[in-house]
Amino acid sequence: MKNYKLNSENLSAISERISIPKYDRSKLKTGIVHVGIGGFHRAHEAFYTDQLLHNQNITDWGICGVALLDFDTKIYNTLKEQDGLYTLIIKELDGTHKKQVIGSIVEYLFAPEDPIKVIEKMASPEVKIITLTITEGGYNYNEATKDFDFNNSLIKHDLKNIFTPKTIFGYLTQALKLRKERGLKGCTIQSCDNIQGNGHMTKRMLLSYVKIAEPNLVKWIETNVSFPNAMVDRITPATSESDILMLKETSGVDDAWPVVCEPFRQWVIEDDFIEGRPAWETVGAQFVANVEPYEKMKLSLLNAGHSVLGILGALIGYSTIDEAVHNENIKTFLNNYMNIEVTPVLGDLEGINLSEYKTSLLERFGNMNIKDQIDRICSESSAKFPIFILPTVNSQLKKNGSIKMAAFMVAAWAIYSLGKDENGKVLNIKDALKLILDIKANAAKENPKAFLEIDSIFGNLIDATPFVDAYTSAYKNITTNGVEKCVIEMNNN
Ligand code: CS2
Repeated sequence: MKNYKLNSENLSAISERISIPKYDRSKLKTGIVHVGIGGFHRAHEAFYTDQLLHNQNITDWGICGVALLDFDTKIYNTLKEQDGLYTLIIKELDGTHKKQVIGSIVEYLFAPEDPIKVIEKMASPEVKIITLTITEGGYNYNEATKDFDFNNSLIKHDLKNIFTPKTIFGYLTQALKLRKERGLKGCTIQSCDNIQGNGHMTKRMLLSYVKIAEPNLVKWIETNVSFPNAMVDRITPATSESDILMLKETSGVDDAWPVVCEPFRQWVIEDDFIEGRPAWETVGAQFVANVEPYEKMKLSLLNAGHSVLGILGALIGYSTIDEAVHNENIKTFLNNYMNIEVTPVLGDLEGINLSEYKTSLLERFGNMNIKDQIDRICSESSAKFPIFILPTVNSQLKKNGSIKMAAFMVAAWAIYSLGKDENGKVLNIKDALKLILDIKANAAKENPKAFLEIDSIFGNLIDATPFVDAYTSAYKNITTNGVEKCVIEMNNN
Protein backbone atom coordinates (compact mmCIF):
# COMPACT_ATOMS: atom_id res chain seq x y z
CA MET A 1 0.00 0.00 0.00
CA LYS A 2 1.27 3.44 -0.88
CA ASN A 3 1.93 5.67 2.12
CA TYR A 4 0.70 9.25 2.16
CA LYS A 5 2.16 11.90 4.42
CA LEU A 6 -0.77 13.59 6.17
CA ASN A 7 -1.21 17.12 4.80
CA SER A 8 -3.79 19.15 2.83
CA GLU A 9 -2.39 18.13 -0.52
CA ASN A 10 -2.76 14.40 0.16
CA LEU A 11 -6.20 14.63 1.78
CA SER A 12 -8.23 13.44 -1.17
CA ALA A 13 -5.99 10.40 -1.68
CA ILE A 14 -6.24 9.68 2.06
CA SER A 15 -10.05 9.97 1.90
CA GLU A 16 -10.14 6.64 0.06
CA ARG A 17 -8.84 5.02 3.24
CA ILE A 18 -10.15 6.97 6.22
CA SER A 19 -12.65 9.79 6.68
CA ILE A 20 -11.43 13.34 6.23
CA PRO A 21 -12.91 16.81 6.92
CA LYS A 22 -15.65 17.39 4.37
CA TYR A 23 -15.83 21.14 4.89
CA ASP A 24 -13.79 23.80 3.20
CA ARG A 25 -11.01 24.54 5.68
CA SER A 26 -9.77 27.49 3.64
CA LYS A 27 -13.06 29.32 4.34
CA LEU A 28 -12.80 29.05 8.11
CA LYS A 29 -12.17 32.13 10.23
CA THR A 30 -10.39 31.69 13.53
CA GLY A 31 -12.98 32.24 16.25
CA ILE A 32 -11.20 30.24 18.95
CA VAL A 33 -7.65 30.40 20.25
CA HIS A 34 -6.74 27.28 22.16
CA VAL A 35 -3.71 27.12 24.44
CA GLY A 36 -2.25 23.63 25.02
CA ILE A 37 -2.60 21.47 21.92
CA GLY A 38 -1.71 18.13 23.47
CA GLY A 39 -3.67 14.92 23.03
CA PHE A 40 -6.63 15.86 25.20
CA HIS A 41 -7.60 19.01 23.31
CA ARG A 42 -7.28 17.20 20.02
CA ALA A 43 -9.47 14.29 21.21
CA HIS A 44 -12.04 16.58 22.78
CA GLU A 45 -12.74 20.23 21.88
CA ALA A 46 -11.08 20.03 18.44
CA PHE A 47 -13.06 16.82 17.78
CA TYR A 48 -16.41 18.37 18.81
CA THR A 49 -15.61 21.42 16.70
CA ASP A 50 -14.67 19.27 13.72
CA GLN A 51 -18.03 17.47 14.00
CA LEU A 52 -19.80 20.79 14.18
CA LEU A 53 -18.06 22.15 11.12
CA HIS A 54 -19.30 19.07 9.25
CA ASN A 55 -22.89 19.38 10.30
CA GLN A 56 -23.59 22.95 9.39
CA ASN A 57 -22.57 25.71 7.16
CA ILE A 58 -20.46 27.30 9.84
CA THR A 59 -17.31 29.24 9.08
CA ASP A 60 -16.71 31.28 12.25
CA TRP A 61 -15.19 28.69 14.52
CA GLY A 62 -11.83 27.52 13.22
CA ILE A 63 -9.25 26.97 15.98
CA CYS A 64 -5.81 28.49 16.33
CA GLY A 65 -3.72 26.10 18.44
CA VAL A 66 -1.06 27.69 20.62
CA ALA A 67 1.88 25.72 21.98
CA LEU A 68 2.88 27.65 25.10
CA LEU A 69 5.89 25.86 26.48
CA ASP A 70 9.40 25.29 25.14
CA PHE A 71 8.96 21.53 25.16
CA ASP A 72 5.87 21.84 22.94
CA THR A 73 8.09 22.29 19.84
CA LYS A 74 7.39 18.77 18.61
CA ILE A 75 3.64 19.15 18.49
CA TYR A 76 3.93 22.59 16.91
CA ASN A 77 6.30 21.34 14.20
CA THR A 78 4.06 18.37 13.51
CA LEU A 79 0.97 20.52 13.09
CA LYS A 80 2.91 22.92 10.89
CA GLU A 81 4.15 20.12 8.64
CA GLN A 82 0.68 18.56 8.47
CA ASP A 83 -1.26 21.82 7.87
CA GLY A 84 -2.92 21.43 11.29
CA LEU A 85 -4.31 18.00 10.35
CA TYR A 86 -4.04 14.93 12.54
CA THR A 87 -5.70 11.54 12.82
CA LEU A 88 -7.94 10.66 15.73
CA ILE A 89 -7.89 6.93 16.45
CA ILE A 90 -10.89 5.95 18.56
CA LYS A 91 -10.28 2.61 20.26
CA GLU A 92 -13.49 0.72 20.89
CA LEU A 93 -13.95 -1.78 23.72
CA ASP A 94 -14.21 -4.67 21.26
CA GLY A 95 -10.73 -4.06 19.87
CA THR A 96 -11.80 -2.28 16.68
CA HIS A 97 -10.63 1.21 15.74
CA LYS A 98 -12.27 4.19 14.10
CA LYS A 99 -9.91 6.58 12.40
CA GLN A 100 -10.67 10.03 11.14
CA VAL A 101 -8.69 13.05 10.10
CA ILE A 102 -9.62 16.14 12.12
CA GLY A 103 -9.50 19.53 10.41
CA SER A 104 -10.72 22.10 12.94
CA ILE A 105 -7.23 23.39 13.85
CA VAL A 106 -6.54 25.81 11.01
CA GLU A 107 -3.75 27.88 12.54
CA TYR A 108 -0.96 27.05 14.98
CA LEU A 109 1.49 29.24 16.83
CA PHE A 110 4.54 28.51 18.94
CA ALA A 111 4.54 31.06 21.73
CA PRO A 112 8.26 30.91 22.70
CA GLU A 113 9.18 31.70 19.07
CA ASP A 114 6.89 34.70 18.60
CA PRO A 115 5.05 35.82 21.73
CA ILE A 116 3.72 39.01 20.15
CA LYS A 117 2.01 37.02 17.41
CA VAL A 118 0.19 35.01 20.08
CA ILE A 119 -0.85 38.14 21.98
CA GLU A 120 -2.10 39.73 18.73
CA LYS A 121 -4.03 36.59 17.82
CA MET A 122 -5.71 36.50 21.22
CA ALA A 123 -6.61 40.17 20.75
CA SER A 124 -7.93 39.70 17.22
CA PRO A 125 -11.55 40.91 16.79
CA GLU A 126 -12.65 37.66 15.11
CA VAL A 127 -11.53 35.62 18.12
CA LYS A 128 -14.46 35.28 20.52
CA ILE A 129 -13.24 32.47 22.76
CA ILE A 130 -9.89 31.55 24.28
CA THR A 131 -9.89 27.99 25.58
CA LEU A 132 -7.25 26.41 27.80
CA THR A 133 -5.81 23.02 28.60
CA ILE A 134 -2.82 24.08 30.63
CA THR A 135 -3.02 21.19 33.16
CA GLU A 136 -4.15 21.31 36.77
CA GLY A 137 -0.82 22.79 37.85
CA GLY A 138 -0.97 25.55 35.24
CA TYR A 139 -3.36 27.72 37.25
CA ASN A 140 -0.63 28.63 39.72
CA TYR A 141 -2.85 28.05 42.73
CA ASN A 142 -1.25 27.37 46.08
CA GLU A 143 -3.19 25.02 48.35
CA ALA A 144 -1.47 26.34 51.49
CA THR A 145 -2.26 30.02 50.95
CA LYS A 146 -5.43 29.27 48.93
CA ASP A 147 -4.19 31.96 46.60
CA PHE A 148 -2.19 32.82 43.50
CA ASP A 149 1.48 31.90 43.84
CA PHE A 150 3.55 35.03 43.24
CA ASN A 151 6.71 33.15 44.27
CA ASN A 152 6.67 31.19 41.02
CA SER A 153 9.78 32.30 39.11
CA LEU A 154 7.88 32.29 35.81
CA ILE A 155 5.31 34.70 37.23
CA LYS A 156 8.13 36.94 38.45
CA HIS A 157 9.54 36.80 34.93
CA ASP A 158 6.19 37.75 33.37
CA LEU A 159 5.72 40.74 35.66
CA LYS A 160 9.04 42.15 34.44
CA ASN A 161 8.92 41.06 30.78
CA ILE A 162 5.44 41.92 29.67
CA PHE A 163 6.01 41.38 25.94
CA THR A 164 7.85 38.07 26.28
CA PRO A 165 5.72 36.25 28.81
CA LYS A 166 6.06 32.58 29.66
CA THR A 167 2.81 31.89 31.48
CA ILE A 168 -0.79 32.04 30.38
CA PHE A 169 -1.33 34.93 32.81
CA GLY A 170 1.22 37.13 31.05
CA TYR A 171 -0.32 36.35 27.65
CA LEU A 172 -3.93 36.89 28.64
CA THR A 173 -3.14 40.15 30.42
CA GLN A 174 -1.43 41.69 27.40
CA ALA A 175 -4.07 40.42 24.98
CA LEU A 176 -6.96 41.75 27.07
CA LYS A 177 -5.14 45.04 27.53
CA LEU A 178 -4.87 45.39 23.75
CA ARG A 179 -8.56 44.63 23.35
CA LYS A 180 -9.40 47.34 25.86
CA GLU A 181 -7.02 49.92 24.36
CA ARG A 182 -8.31 49.28 20.85
CA GLY A 183 -11.92 49.60 21.92
CA LEU A 184 -12.63 46.00 20.94
CA LYS A 185 -15.10 43.69 22.57
CA GLY A 186 -14.13 41.29 25.30
CA CYS A 187 -14.17 37.51 24.92
CA THR A 188 -14.82 34.28 26.75
CA ILE A 189 -11.98 32.49 28.51
CA GLN A 190 -12.92 28.86 28.93
CA SER A 191 -10.90 26.36 30.92
CA CYS A 192 -10.94 22.74 29.75
CA ASP A 193 -8.88 21.46 32.67
CA ASN A 194 -9.85 19.06 35.44
CA ILE A 195 -10.45 21.54 38.22
CA GLN A 196 -13.55 22.02 40.35
CA GLY A 197 -15.05 25.33 39.23
CA ASN A 198 -12.44 25.67 36.50
CA GLY A 199 -14.02 28.89 35.19
CA HIS A 200 -14.08 30.44 38.65
CA MET A 201 -10.52 29.35 39.23
CA THR A 202 -9.36 30.85 35.92
CA LYS A 203 -11.06 34.15 36.71
CA ARG A 204 -9.76 34.32 40.26
CA MET A 205 -6.17 33.47 39.31
CA LEU A 206 -6.13 35.81 36.30
CA LEU A 207 -7.55 38.72 38.30
CA SER A 208 -5.01 38.14 41.09
CA TYR A 209 -2.27 38.51 38.52
CA VAL A 210 -3.86 41.47 36.72
CA LYS A 211 -4.35 43.36 40.00
CA ILE A 212 -0.58 43.50 40.32
CA ALA A 213 0.45 43.59 36.64
CA GLU A 214 -2.19 45.95 35.18
CA PRO A 215 -4.48 47.22 37.94
CA ASN A 216 -6.42 49.44 35.51
CA LEU A 217 -7.55 46.43 33.55
CA VAL A 218 -9.39 44.67 36.37
CA LYS A 219 -12.72 46.45 35.93
CA TRP A 220 -12.71 46.00 32.17
CA ILE A 221 -12.15 42.27 32.54
CA GLU A 222 -14.91 42.00 35.10
CA THR A 223 -17.35 43.60 32.66
CA ASN A 224 -16.17 42.26 29.31
CA VAL A 225 -14.84 38.75 29.85
CA SER A 226 -16.79 35.66 30.87
CA PHE A 227 -15.37 32.49 32.40
CA PRO A 228 -17.80 29.57 32.04
CA ASN A 229 -17.21 26.48 34.15
CA ALA A 230 -17.05 23.18 32.32
CA MET A 231 -16.64 19.47 32.90
CA VAL A 232 -14.54 17.78 30.25
CA ASP A 233 -14.09 14.06 29.75
CA ARG A 234 -12.44 11.68 27.33
CA ILE A 235 -9.66 9.28 28.27
CA THR A 236 -6.73 10.10 26.00
CA PRO A 237 -3.54 8.14 26.64
CA ALA A 238 -0.18 9.26 25.32
CA THR A 239 0.33 8.23 21.68
CA SER A 240 2.80 5.37 21.34
CA GLU A 241 5.12 4.41 18.50
CA SER A 242 2.93 1.36 17.90
CA ASP A 243 -0.12 3.61 17.31
CA ILE A 244 1.83 5.54 14.67
CA LEU A 245 2.94 2.31 13.05
CA MET A 246 -0.52 0.74 13.18
CA LEU A 247 -1.99 3.77 11.39
CA LYS A 248 0.64 3.56 8.70
CA GLU A 249 0.28 -0.19 8.23
CA THR A 250 -3.51 -0.34 8.22
CA SER A 251 -4.29 2.86 6.31
CA GLY A 252 -1.10 4.01 4.68
CA VAL A 253 -1.35 7.34 6.50
CA ASP A 254 1.93 8.73 7.67
CA ASP A 255 0.98 10.92 10.64
CA ALA A 256 3.82 11.93 12.98
CA TRP A 257 1.48 12.45 15.92
CA PRO A 258 -1.99 10.92 15.77
CA VAL A 259 -4.15 11.01 18.89
CA VAL A 260 -5.69 7.91 20.45
CA CYS A 261 -8.74 7.97 22.70
CA GLU A 262 -11.71 6.04 24.02
CA PRO A 263 -15.15 6.23 22.34
CA PHE A 264 -16.80 7.90 25.37
CA ARG A 265 -16.83 11.68 25.48
CA GLN A 266 -18.61 14.24 27.61
CA TRP A 267 -18.56 18.01 27.79
CA VAL A 268 -20.89 19.81 30.17
CA ILE A 269 -20.63 23.56 29.91
CA GLU A 270 -22.09 26.52 31.71
CA ASP A 271 -23.81 28.68 29.10
CA ASP A 272 -21.96 31.93 29.75
CA PHE A 273 -20.28 33.07 26.52
CA ILE A 274 -20.15 36.84 26.42
CA GLU A 275 -19.44 37.12 22.67
CA GLY A 276 -21.29 34.08 21.35
CA ARG A 277 -20.26 30.46 20.93
CA PRO A 278 -20.37 27.49 18.56
CA ALA A 279 -23.51 25.35 18.75
CA TRP A 280 -21.53 22.51 20.33
CA GLU A 281 -24.82 21.14 21.71
CA THR A 282 -25.65 19.96 18.17
CA VAL A 283 -22.73 17.55 18.37
CA GLY A 284 -23.27 16.20 21.86
CA ALA A 285 -22.07 18.82 24.35
CA GLN A 286 -24.50 19.68 27.17
CA PHE A 287 -25.14 23.28 28.16
CA VAL A 288 -26.46 23.60 31.71
CA ALA A 289 -27.00 26.34 34.27
CA ASN A 290 -24.86 24.70 36.93
CA VAL A 291 -21.91 22.49 36.10
CA GLU A 292 -20.70 22.01 39.66
CA PRO A 293 -22.33 18.61 40.37
CA TYR A 294 -21.04 17.18 37.09
CA GLU A 295 -17.53 18.43 37.77
CA LYS A 296 -17.52 17.09 41.29
CA MET A 297 -18.77 13.70 40.16
CA LYS A 298 -16.21 13.39 37.39
CA LEU A 299 -13.21 14.63 39.34
CA SER A 300 -13.88 12.63 42.47
CA LEU A 301 -14.88 9.39 40.72
CA LEU A 302 -13.15 9.20 37.35
CA ASN A 303 -9.99 11.19 37.99
CA ALA A 304 -9.60 10.00 41.57
CA GLY A 305 -10.31 6.46 40.33
CA HIS A 306 -7.48 6.87 37.88
CA SER A 307 -5.12 7.96 40.66
CA VAL A 308 -6.19 4.98 42.80
CA LEU A 309 -5.47 2.55 39.98
CA GLY A 310 -2.33 4.41 38.95
CA ILE A 311 -0.58 4.68 42.32
CA LEU A 312 -1.56 1.22 43.60
CA GLY A 313 -0.90 -0.32 40.17
CA ALA A 314 2.52 1.34 39.92
CA LEU A 315 3.59 -0.04 43.30
CA ILE A 316 2.46 -3.54 42.35
CA GLY A 317 4.40 -3.27 39.08
CA TYR A 318 1.72 -2.73 36.43
CA SER A 319 2.24 -0.33 33.57
CA THR A 320 -1.29 0.26 32.27
CA ILE A 321 -4.61 1.16 33.91
CA ASP A 322 -6.49 -1.82 32.46
CA GLU A 323 -4.00 -4.20 34.10
CA ALA A 324 -4.67 -2.58 37.46
CA VAL A 325 -8.46 -2.70 37.18
CA HIS A 326 -8.38 -6.30 36.05
CA ASN A 327 -6.84 -7.18 39.41
CA GLU A 328 -10.06 -8.05 41.29
CA ASN A 329 -8.67 -6.93 44.66
CA ILE A 330 -7.77 -3.49 43.36
CA LYS A 331 -11.08 -3.24 41.55
CA THR A 332 -13.01 -4.05 44.73
CA PHE A 333 -10.96 -1.50 46.65
CA LEU A 334 -11.77 1.14 44.05
CA ASN A 335 -15.44 0.20 44.08
CA ASN A 336 -15.55 0.49 47.87
CA TYR A 337 -13.75 3.82 47.74
CA MET A 338 -16.28 5.17 45.24
CA ASN A 339 -19.28 3.86 47.17
CA ILE A 340 -18.23 4.41 50.78
CA GLU A 341 -16.10 7.55 50.69
CA VAL A 342 -17.00 9.47 47.53
CA THR A 343 -20.71 8.85 47.00
CA PRO A 344 -21.75 10.38 50.37
CA VAL A 345 -20.06 13.69 49.51
CA LEU A 346 -21.68 14.02 46.09
CA GLY A 347 -25.15 14.80 47.39
CA ASP A 348 -28.10 14.77 45.05
CA LEU A 349 -27.06 14.74 41.41
CA GLU A 350 -30.32 15.51 39.70
CA GLY A 351 -30.78 13.64 36.45
CA ILE A 352 -27.67 11.51 36.84
CA ASN A 353 -27.77 7.81 37.53
CA LEU A 354 -24.74 7.54 39.78
CA SER A 355 -24.59 3.79 40.01
CA GLU A 356 -24.65 3.49 36.22
CA TYR A 357 -21.92 6.12 36.04
CA LYS A 358 -19.70 4.19 38.46
CA THR A 359 -20.24 0.93 36.59
CA SER A 360 -19.41 2.60 33.29
CA LEU A 361 -16.18 3.94 34.77
CA LEU A 362 -14.97 0.46 35.64
CA GLU A 363 -15.75 -0.61 32.10
CA ARG A 364 -13.91 2.40 30.63
CA PHE A 365 -10.88 1.84 32.87
CA GLY A 366 -10.86 -1.80 31.75
CA ASN A 367 -10.65 -0.98 28.00
CA MET A 368 -7.66 -3.14 27.08
CA ASN A 369 -7.14 -1.41 23.75
CA ILE A 370 -6.58 1.96 25.31
CA LYS A 371 -3.50 0.87 27.25
CA ASP A 372 -3.59 4.10 29.23
CA GLN A 373 -0.16 4.51 30.77
CA ILE A 374 0.14 4.40 34.56
CA ASP A 375 3.08 6.80 34.16
CA ARG A 376 0.72 9.33 32.56
CA ILE A 377 -1.82 8.97 35.34
CA CYS A 378 0.74 9.26 38.15
CA SER A 379 2.50 12.24 36.56
CA GLU A 380 1.90 15.53 38.35
CA SER A 381 0.13 13.81 41.23
CA SER A 382 1.02 16.79 43.41
CA ALA A 383 -1.43 18.85 41.36
CA LYS A 384 -3.97 16.01 41.09
CA PHE A 385 -4.41 14.80 44.68
CA PRO A 386 -5.57 18.22 45.94
CA ILE A 387 -8.28 18.28 43.26
CA PHE A 388 -9.24 14.65 42.83
CA ILE A 389 -8.94 13.15 46.32
CA LEU A 390 -8.40 15.68 49.11
CA PRO A 391 -11.75 17.51 48.70
CA THR A 392 -13.46 14.17 49.37
CA VAL A 393 -11.32 13.72 52.49
CA ASN A 394 -12.13 17.20 53.77
CA SER A 395 -15.87 16.76 53.22
CA GLN A 396 -15.87 13.34 54.85
CA LEU A 397 -13.88 14.62 57.84
CA LYS A 398 -16.47 17.34 58.40
CA LYS A 399 -19.19 14.76 58.84
CA ASN A 400 -17.13 12.06 60.51
CA GLY A 401 -17.39 9.87 57.43
CA SER A 402 -14.90 7.20 56.42
CA ILE A 403 -11.52 8.43 55.13
CA LYS A 404 -9.68 5.13 55.51
CA MET A 405 -9.28 4.37 51.83
CA ALA A 406 -8.30 7.91 50.87
CA ALA A 407 -5.72 7.90 53.68
CA PHE A 408 -4.45 4.59 52.33
CA MET A 409 -4.05 6.24 48.92
CA VAL A 410 -2.03 9.11 50.33
CA ALA A 411 0.20 6.64 52.18
CA ALA A 412 0.65 4.64 48.97
CA TRP A 413 1.57 7.85 47.16
CA ALA A 414 4.16 8.69 49.86
CA ILE A 415 5.72 5.26 49.31
CA TYR A 416 5.45 5.61 45.52
CA SER A 417 7.36 8.91 45.85
CA LEU A 418 10.39 6.97 47.10
CA GLY A 419 10.82 6.07 43.43
CA LYS A 420 10.70 2.26 43.41
CA ASP A 421 7.91 -0.27 43.00
CA GLU A 422 7.52 -3.28 45.29
CA ASN A 423 9.79 -5.35 43.06
CA GLY A 424 12.57 -2.77 43.30
CA LYS A 425 12.02 -1.42 39.77
CA VAL A 426 12.65 2.31 39.35
CA LEU A 427 9.49 4.36 38.84
CA ASN A 428 9.40 7.12 36.27
CA ILE A 429 8.19 9.99 38.47
CA LYS A 430 7.27 13.18 36.62
CA ASP A 431 6.15 15.95 38.92
CA ALA A 432 6.76 19.68 39.22
CA LEU A 433 7.27 19.09 42.98
CA LYS A 434 9.51 16.05 42.52
CA LEU A 435 12.30 17.47 44.67
CA ILE A 436 10.20 18.21 47.72
CA LEU A 437 8.23 14.97 47.28
CA ASP A 438 11.50 13.10 47.30
CA ILE A 439 12.77 14.84 50.45
CA LYS A 440 9.53 14.36 52.35
CA ALA A 441 9.04 10.79 51.14
CA ASN A 442 12.46 9.93 52.51
CA ALA A 443 11.76 11.68 55.80
CA ALA A 444 8.50 9.70 55.97
CA LYS A 445 10.44 6.44 56.21
CA GLU A 446 11.27 7.44 59.81
CA ASN A 447 8.23 9.55 60.48
CA PRO A 448 5.34 8.95 58.04
CA LYS A 449 3.71 12.25 58.99
CA ALA A 450 6.59 14.14 57.35
CA PHE A 451 5.00 13.63 53.91
CA LEU A 452 1.90 15.53 55.02
CA GLU A 453 4.05 18.56 55.86
CA ILE A 454 3.97 19.65 52.19
CA ASP A 455 1.31 22.25 52.83
CA SER A 456 1.14 23.43 49.23
CA ILE A 457 -0.46 20.04 48.58
CA PHE A 458 -2.14 19.07 51.81
CA GLY A 459 -3.13 22.44 53.27
CA ASN A 460 -3.68 21.83 56.97
CA LEU A 461 -4.65 18.16 56.73
CA ILE A 462 -1.75 17.39 59.04
CA ASP A 463 -3.88 18.80 61.87
CA ALA A 464 -6.73 16.36 61.27
CA THR A 465 -5.99 13.59 63.77
CA PRO A 466 -8.36 10.92 62.36
CA PHE A 467 -6.77 11.35 58.93
CA VAL A 468 -3.19 11.34 60.24
CA ASP A 469 -3.89 8.21 62.28
CA ALA A 470 -5.43 6.33 59.36
CA TYR A 471 -2.62 7.49 57.07
CA THR A 472 0.14 6.48 59.51
CA SER A 473 -1.29 3.05 60.09
CA ALA A 474 -1.77 2.52 56.32
CA TYR A 475 1.82 3.64 55.72
CA LYS A 476 3.19 1.09 58.19
CA ASN A 477 0.90 -1.61 56.91
CA ILE A 478 1.92 -1.13 53.25
CA THR A 479 5.60 -1.04 54.16
CA THR A 480 5.28 -4.30 56.08
CA ASN A 481 2.79 -6.24 53.96
CA GLY A 482 2.76 -4.71 50.49
CA VAL A 483 -0.17 -3.06 48.72
CA GLU A 484 -2.11 -6.12 47.63
CA LYS A 485 -2.24 -7.83 51.03
CA CYS A 486 -3.39 -4.58 52.65
CA VAL A 487 -6.03 -4.09 50.00
CA ILE A 488 -7.40 -7.61 50.52
CA GLU A 489 -7.53 -6.96 54.27
CA MET A 490 -9.36 -3.67 53.78
CA ASN A 491 -11.80 -5.21 51.31
CA ASN A 492 -12.70 -7.84 53.89
CA ASN A 493 -13.42 -5.36 56.65
C1 CS2 B 1 -6.44 11.48 34.17
C2 CS2 B 1 -7.12 12.36 33.15
O1 CS2 B 1 -4.53 12.85 34.11
C3 CS2 B 1 -5.19 12.06 34.77
O2 CS2 B 1 -4.86 11.70 35.88
O3 CS2 B 1 -7.32 11.13 35.17
O4 CS2 B 1 -6.25 12.76 32.15
C4 CS2 B 1 -8.33 11.64 32.55
O5 CS2 B 1 -7.92 10.61 31.69
C5 CS2 B 1 -9.21 12.60 31.80
O6 CS2 B 1 -9.61 13.63 32.66
C6 CS2 B 1 -10.42 11.88 31.24
O7 CS2 B 1 -11.40 12.76 30.91
